[in-house]
Amino acid sequence: MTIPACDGSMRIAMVCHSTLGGSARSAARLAAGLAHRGHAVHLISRAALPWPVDDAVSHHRLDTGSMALDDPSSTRWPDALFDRFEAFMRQIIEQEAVEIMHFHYAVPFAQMGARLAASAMGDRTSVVGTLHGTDVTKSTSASARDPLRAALRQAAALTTVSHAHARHARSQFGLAAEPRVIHNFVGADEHRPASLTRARHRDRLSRPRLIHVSNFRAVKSPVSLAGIFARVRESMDAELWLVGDGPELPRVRAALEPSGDHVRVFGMRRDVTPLLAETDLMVLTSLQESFGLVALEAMACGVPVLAPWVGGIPEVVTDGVAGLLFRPGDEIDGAARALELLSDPERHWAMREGALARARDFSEARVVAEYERLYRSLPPRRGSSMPHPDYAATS
Ligand code: GMT
Repeated sequence: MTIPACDGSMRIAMVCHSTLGGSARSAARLAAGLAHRGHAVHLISRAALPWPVDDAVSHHRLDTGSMALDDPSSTRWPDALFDRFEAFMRQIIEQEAVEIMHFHYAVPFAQMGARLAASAMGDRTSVVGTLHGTDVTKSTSASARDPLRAALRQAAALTTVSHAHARHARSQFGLAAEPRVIHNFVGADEHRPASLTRARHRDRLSRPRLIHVSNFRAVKSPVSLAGIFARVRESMDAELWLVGDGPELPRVRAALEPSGDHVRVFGMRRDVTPLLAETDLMVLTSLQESFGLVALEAMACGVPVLAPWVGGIPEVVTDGVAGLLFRPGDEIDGAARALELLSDPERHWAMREGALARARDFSEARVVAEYERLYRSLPPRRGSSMPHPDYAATS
C-alpha cells in the first residue's frame, strides 16, 4: 500500500547492510531523522539491524528470520541473494511510489541502483549513493573497480562522509568530480556525558578507563591496542574495555593476556552509550577510517579520542581539542599521547568540554536538512510528481 506523503514530503527508500558497522548506523539515523520531518521513509536491508529501528520508519527485511550480520567488506553477495534482494527492493519502491532510492555502501547496492536508473522505474525514482569506507578503499583491482565505477556514474548524486574520502573516491574511480561531502551525525538525544564533579573526575583518572569499540576486523588493527595499553600501564594504573566482536578479537585477547584483570571484554552491545559515558578515553588504531563514527559517538558522551592520523579522522577529531592524534602504526607515540592526557586532569577536563563542543558541530538537524536539500536539488524524473523547488530555482 502506498503511504500518502504530506505536502512537500518525499517518499524515500534507504538501502543498507545489516551490519554492526557505521554505514548501517548512519542509514538508520538518517531514515529516522527524515521520517521525523514528515517524509515517508522505507529502510531496506537483508536482515535485522543489530539495534532497534525508529518506529517512524518502515523497516523491510528480506530475511525476516535472520539475525546474522553482514560484513560488507569481506564477501561478495552470491548471485541468488543479489537477485532476491534486488527484486524485493524494487517491489517496495514500486509499491510505495518511492521517489528517492538512497543506498549506503556501494557494494552491491550501486549496481542495483544503476539497473534501477536504467529501467523504466528510473523515470520516477532518482538514485543517490553514499560511499562509506571499504567500498572505496578495497576496490583496488580493475575487476572490482571498473564495474563499480560504471555503476556509480549512473547515480543522480553521490555523497561521502569526509573530504579525505571524497578525494580518495574520486581518484579510485576516476570520477569527474568529488562526491559531495555530508558528514555523519549523532541523534539529538542519543548521547549524554556522565555528570561528574571535578573531584569525581580527578578520582576517576587515578585509574582511567580506555575503551575500544569496533567490529574487530583487520582494518581496525586492533592488536595495536595491546601495545598501546601495555605501555600506558607501565606508567599508570588503567583498565581497557573492549566492546564489539569480530575476526581479530581472539588475537587481541591473546595479546592482552599479560594485562589480565585490567581488561574487560563486553562483546556485542545493542547500546554502547551507557558504557561510553563511564570511560575516559576512546582509542582507535585503524589503518583506514573514512570518518570514524565511533569517535563522534564518544565525543558526544564527553569522551576524548586517541586516534591515528588517517583518512577522515582529523576532520572529526580536532587534534588537541577533542582528542589527540598519533602517527599511524606508532604504538609508542600513541601511548605517549594517551599518557600526556590521562596524567593531566586539568587538560583532560578541558578536552571533555572540547569533545562535547566538537560533537555539536555534527548535529542531526544540520545534516538531515543537508540531505533534504540534496534530494530536492536533483533533476526531476519524467514520471515523478515530486516538487523540486531548489532545482527549479537554479536550472
Ligand atoms: O567500510 C567499512 O569498512 C564499513 C563501514 C561500515 O559499514 O561501518 O565503515 C565506514 O563507514 C562509517 C560510517 O560512515 C565510517 O565511520 C567508518 O570510518 C568507515 N570505515 C572505514 O573507513 C574503515
